[in-house]
Amino acid sequence: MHVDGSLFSKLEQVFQTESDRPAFVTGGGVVTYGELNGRVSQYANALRALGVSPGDRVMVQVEKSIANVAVYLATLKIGAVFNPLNTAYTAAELAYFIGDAKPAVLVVDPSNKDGLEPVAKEAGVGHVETLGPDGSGSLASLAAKQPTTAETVARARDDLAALLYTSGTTGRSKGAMITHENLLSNAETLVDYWGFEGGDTLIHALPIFHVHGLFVALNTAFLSASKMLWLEKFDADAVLNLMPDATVLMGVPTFYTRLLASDGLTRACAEGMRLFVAGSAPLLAETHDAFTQRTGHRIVERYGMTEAGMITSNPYHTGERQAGTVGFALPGIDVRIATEDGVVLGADDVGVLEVRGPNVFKGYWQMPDKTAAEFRNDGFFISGDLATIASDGRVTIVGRAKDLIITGGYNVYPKEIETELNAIDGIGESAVIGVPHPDFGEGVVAVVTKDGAGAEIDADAIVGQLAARLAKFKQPKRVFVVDVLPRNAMGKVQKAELRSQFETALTDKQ
Ligand code: MLC
Ligand code: AMP
Repeated sequence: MHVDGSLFSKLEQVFQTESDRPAFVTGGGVVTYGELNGRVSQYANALRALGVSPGDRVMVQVEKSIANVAVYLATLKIGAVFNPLNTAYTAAELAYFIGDAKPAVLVVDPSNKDGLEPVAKEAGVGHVETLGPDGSGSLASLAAKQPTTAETVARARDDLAALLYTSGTTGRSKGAMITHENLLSNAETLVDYWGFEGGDTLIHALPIFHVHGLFVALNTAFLSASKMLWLEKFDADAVLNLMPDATVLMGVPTFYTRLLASDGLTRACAEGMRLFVAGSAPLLAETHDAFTQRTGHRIVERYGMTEAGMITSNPYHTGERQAGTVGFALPGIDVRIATEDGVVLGADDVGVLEVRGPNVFKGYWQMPDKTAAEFRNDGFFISGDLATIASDGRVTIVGRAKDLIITGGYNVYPKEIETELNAIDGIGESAVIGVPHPDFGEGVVAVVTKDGAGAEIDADAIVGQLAARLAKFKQPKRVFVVDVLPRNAMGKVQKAELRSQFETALTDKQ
């Protein structure tokens, strides 16, 4: 017998049985689960009217809003594949994604339609629709005319639910193919592991185009029929205002350092909270400890990635939440440490973390060779993170085997930035590194050389030249011009040496 593995079918049961409960509280009022379900059907009917069929990609680059959530759920409901993009990406970056994913529909902010339509046309995209944060836009108008019920398409557990782009060490972004089973199994595990119940109230302040805000936060809240206090973006004062009415907060480490910087974060303010989750980037032990001292709460740090959802977590119910560690493999998920050649290592040995389980994605979109290169024969995915596993199973992330910078929870692959820098007149070569940043944990710094003795480079103007090509968070916060880049005997740029040379570039007074 065919069993419906659709994540949406599971969520819809909750939406129907809990229809009177509040799903979202926004500045504009309350949206109940029943109302949400009706809006999802309207967007599902709208997407179908545009010709979207099961398996088609729906690419979305719009501001965070409940309508944006409804498009996500509607895409799942009709069996299509949700493909969200960071709102910071430029048109130049979008052109690649559009050509690669070939979506049936592209949904953008009304202000971006004119710029993107020619690119979309050339790639054969059927429709470019708009959706504004205030409920405006062509897709919103089309949805408003639709009935509030729609058929839910059954899916196999292994069918694609989402395509999420993650940058690659070679500079090209790869689309991670995420299945219904990946999302459903991970959400069910987290609801259980973190003790979610219907009475929870989650402050949702993360963006909804990445795993953390989209899947970890939304899917756990939906499955447990929790209420979300909805913020369009993180703002420390707004979060502190909501905290007395909330029970759960999920955030990247920058959220916690910014909260700690406010006098408003007090024990009294956090008294009703039962869970603070941090992840997407390393949480400094000093931040963890300072938070405990101020509020009495110990943050639950967890570790995950686009390709595998949540992999490990510090304990919620019993056991120590240890600062500087990411806890234990979640139930049903196997982790191990291996050398780059695949030799499995023992307790406390440093190596690359590998992961296997129902959370692990299906592979990279139309990149079978890259997919094959990142999986072992026995199904383990090679994370690229350097870690240790203690004899009791506790995992500590100690570094990265991949050349990656994580700034305020966003990933930046140096290779992509170096390629853009090298194309600028006057630049000979470049090396992009991550160095400590007081707010974002790590910040992007570029070190460049001149293209020959007579070349002129204006370090200050370089960032301006990147502006049309790269999202703001990828642009170097500082650029340094040097005579030569340090290289080893093999000719490879010594990034560790550069990192130590420029270690204080973003923390000293500029
Ligand atoms: C903004 N800027 C950043 C930045 N965010 N620069 C580097 N890194 C970032 N993350 C730029 C702005 O464009 C601005 O430039 C300047 O820095 C100051 O911006 P701001 O106003 O202070 O930033 P703000 O809008 O408040 O955003 C900061 C933030 C946001 C931390 C709230 O970046 C954020 O929400 N990050 C969360 C990312 C996330 O969800 N990651 C999860 C990925 S999933 P200028 O020059 O204009 O002043 C994943 C898997 C897992 O990793 O395990 O979860
Ligand atoms: P992304 O590809 O955007 O999903 O980012 C995933 C990467 O974020 C992982 O491979 C890790 O390098 C990093 N990451 C996520 N959570 C943590 C954490 N708690 N500690 C350290 N690194 C983390």
